[in-house]
Amino acid sequence: MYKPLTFTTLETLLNARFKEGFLSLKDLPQPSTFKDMDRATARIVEAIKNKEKITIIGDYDVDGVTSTTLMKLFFDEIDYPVEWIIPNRFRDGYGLSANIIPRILGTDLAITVDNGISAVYAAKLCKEEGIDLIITDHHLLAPEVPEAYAIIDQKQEACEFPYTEVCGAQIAWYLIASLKNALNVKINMMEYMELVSIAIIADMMPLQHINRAMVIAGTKALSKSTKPAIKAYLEHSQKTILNSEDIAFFLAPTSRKATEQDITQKAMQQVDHNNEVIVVVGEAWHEGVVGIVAARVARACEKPCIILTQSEEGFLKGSGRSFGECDLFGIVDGCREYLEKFGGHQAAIGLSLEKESLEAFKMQVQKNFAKAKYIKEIIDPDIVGDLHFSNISFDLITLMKQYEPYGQGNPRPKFISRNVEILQLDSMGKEGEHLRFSFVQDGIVMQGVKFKSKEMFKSGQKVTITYTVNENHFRGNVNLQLMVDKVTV
Ligand SMILES: [Mn+2]
Repeated sequence: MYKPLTFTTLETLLNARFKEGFLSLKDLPQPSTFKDMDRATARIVEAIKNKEKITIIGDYDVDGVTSTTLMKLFFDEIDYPVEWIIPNRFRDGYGLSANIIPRILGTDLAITVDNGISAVYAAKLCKEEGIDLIITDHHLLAPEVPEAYAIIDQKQEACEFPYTEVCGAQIAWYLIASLKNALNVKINMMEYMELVSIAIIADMMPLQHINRAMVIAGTKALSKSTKPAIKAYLEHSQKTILNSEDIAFFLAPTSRKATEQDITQKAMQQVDHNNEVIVVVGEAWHEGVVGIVAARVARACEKPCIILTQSEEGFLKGSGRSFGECDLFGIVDGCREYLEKFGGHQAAIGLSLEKESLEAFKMQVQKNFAKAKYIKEIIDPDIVGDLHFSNISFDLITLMKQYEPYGQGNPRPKFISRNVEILQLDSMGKEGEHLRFSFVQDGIVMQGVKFKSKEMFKSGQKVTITYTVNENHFRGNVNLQLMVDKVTV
């Protein structure tokens, strides 16, 4: 159950998320702490001096596109022509692959950003074609590492860069910083931070340590950005300041969000509510989003959920996300005889299986679930405790502001309050699509809103609510407002 919260206990809880305190840009480690950074820098400087042909190879997600853009902006700034490729996921596959090689023939030096650490075969082809290869990536290393001129990846054992959870664009930013020093050119690294902050958030890096410092600096720069797309977004949303949640929910997701919504909708239509573990199979769903879709469906149905899709190799491949206390890993671990590949932990799994094994797998999963005598306790991991209305104050808001930006690794605190009475409620919005509440708890009244809700409640009802708190600025007044997530009668 949830512990009662006060100002002090909330402060302790938030503080515990930042064991080394808040870092600033002054705390950024030097570029040379990356293994191979100096070697890669020297090779690129040499290539520039000898007027060699350089090609940047990026990737199609936000981090990959951002990393490519950073590199291209840098070479533009120093007035050196480079080629760049962002592979098409469906035609070319992921990052540097054999399919890309014919397109980069004639290149003297290829530089990957946000990819390449698993490109063993493509690296071999580069070598055969006389292309020097510099890999910059942030992903985990497979047992076999490609052969390259230099590999910058903080997850290598020999790398002394102290933070393992950084994204591809941050590595690209570091490479640029290193090149700037080596070439002794004057460029403003803060301008590059704008795009880096978008990539950190989009690639779901924890908003802790240097990531927090870089996101704060980057979003601050973004609010004053001269980039047309950012200016247009600010104008359209009537905002003067951009924060990390704007980036996470509006700026970063672009087309991925549409794909996600589309697949989530299709998956929801296939859910068999009689089952305790939901298993859904899609035709040709984008492998990159099935994990997020599984999380969405699990949340909506309040049950663990596995989403599978037909992969190119003929297998069914997918992701599972648990809900509440359920050990999804344990449940699926007992189905290994039907699985090709399987891995993960209690809350999240990845798996693949033969089509022929699907029905047997589905049955076994339900059986294992029942055997585990899993008592369903609905625990939302973002809820930090039980808050009494008497503790909701402007001081509490001020405290929470100090721990911004919220997001991955530092979720915005969500609260639960019980024995709350609905004093009044109205619909609001153009089509009455939102709900506005007045709640009262032990004589203390709070205003709340619940977006996109057609649920029916009555005034006088006793409810339990989960919510976050923020300040509402309206016509010159500032009020405290509950952003309601769930109302349970
Ligand atoms: Mn990435």
